[in-house]
Amino acid sequence: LNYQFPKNFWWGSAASATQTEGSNNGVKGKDIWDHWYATEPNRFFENVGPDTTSDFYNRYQEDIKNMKSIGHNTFRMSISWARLIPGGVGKVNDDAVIFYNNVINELIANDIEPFVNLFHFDMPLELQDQGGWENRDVVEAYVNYANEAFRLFGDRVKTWFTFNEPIVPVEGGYLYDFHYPNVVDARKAIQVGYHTMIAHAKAVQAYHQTQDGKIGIVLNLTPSYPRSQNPADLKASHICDLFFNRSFLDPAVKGEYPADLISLLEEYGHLPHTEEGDKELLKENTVDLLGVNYYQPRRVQAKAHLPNPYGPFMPDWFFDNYEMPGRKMNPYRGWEIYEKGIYDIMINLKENYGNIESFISENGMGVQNEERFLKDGRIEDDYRIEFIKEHLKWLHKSITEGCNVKGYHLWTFMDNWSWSNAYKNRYGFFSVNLATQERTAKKSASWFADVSKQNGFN
Ligand code: BGP
Repeated sequence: LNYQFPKNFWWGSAASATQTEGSNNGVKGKDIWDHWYATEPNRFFENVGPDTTSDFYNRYQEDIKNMKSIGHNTFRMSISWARLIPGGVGKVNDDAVIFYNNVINELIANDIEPFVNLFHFDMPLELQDQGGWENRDVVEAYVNYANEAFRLFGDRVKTWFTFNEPIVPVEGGYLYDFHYPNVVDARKAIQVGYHTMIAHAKAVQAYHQTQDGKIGIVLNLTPSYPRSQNPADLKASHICDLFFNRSFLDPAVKGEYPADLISLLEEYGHLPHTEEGDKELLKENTVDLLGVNYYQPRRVQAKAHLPNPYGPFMPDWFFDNYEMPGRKMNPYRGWEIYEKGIYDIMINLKENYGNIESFISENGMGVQNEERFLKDGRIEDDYRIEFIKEHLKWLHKSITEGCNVKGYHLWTFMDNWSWSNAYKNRYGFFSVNLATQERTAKKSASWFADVSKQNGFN
């Protein structure tokens, strides 16, 4: 094979609780998504909410069988905090324990190692009503939840993640208005990001004190490429990288915030509130492994106009996005496709982050109106095969150059509901007929089955 991957490479996919389980299924407390949908359904594509989704709650056996049929040896799921502990604090919900035990046991019985993530954008509503991550007390509630999950499932789950893409609730909920509580306030955004990292470090600490597996975090790293090598463009791209990558990557892997980020926030009077002992907590509780979600890079140039000193502070005071002519776009969704980004990320982790053990925890191609590619009952998604293949080639190159990369997970196993986009963009190896919940393998599923079986491709 031209592209042979290391032994025991993790082939699989990722999903999250809110996007697959169906929030009307079983016993579950309300989270921010249930609430937002109930109060502002028009925020969601075609007014579709998370109540049914792909019904994984009732169909997990069939879905896990399908995972096995395409050679998955790992699968990342998330636990819904509001399902396990309705209300966020207090009594554990027995119904949820049975469900997650069933899923975990079923995965293991099919030789698929469960990777479990604790938080994928789904804050319990009661805790959001108390300020969510703005409120330091929520950190303790989260650590309590994490400990319950470790206690209940830690005997079988040996690979854990504290958060998926923690920057997204910061951006969506506190900067750019696409997640509840949809306020625009950079001071709150910075506090929310900081408390998330404190919660993360405390969960890592608790895990290491009581369990014997590995714990990490999943970050969406978006390499920030400057328009030119001019000092102004370089500076803009550096600041963008500080805000959107290194604000989580550095504390998670190195145990400290970048000095440049701290001095920038200090200069503008936007340092978060901290408590005594926080620095040591972060320093002593770094991750065992890192999940990298990669979809697209950022192209950045110097700001055309200087920041308005009287307007509210925003990260984009310091850079402008740049629409690079000729860049390759996903024609079915509109995001840039830049496969080499995956390689640049891994080389950066090798050179600047101690070659931390990592894997691609999400990569994928969203396609609108994918039924147009239906032929004889199956979606012929050659574009997705091409997309995965070209990313895998760059990932392979990073491995041959010594990067510590352990696997590749697609977003996502089967078409699922997505936050405000609902079912607009389809990503799965399997399509889901929403009227009947029937699952059908796409062409990419059988291609991926071959790749995982051979541990590579030509
Ligand atoms: C990532 C999230 C996933 C998923 C994916 C696709 O950021 O971790 O939860 O939604 O993006 O995004 P979208 O559905 O908006 O195309």
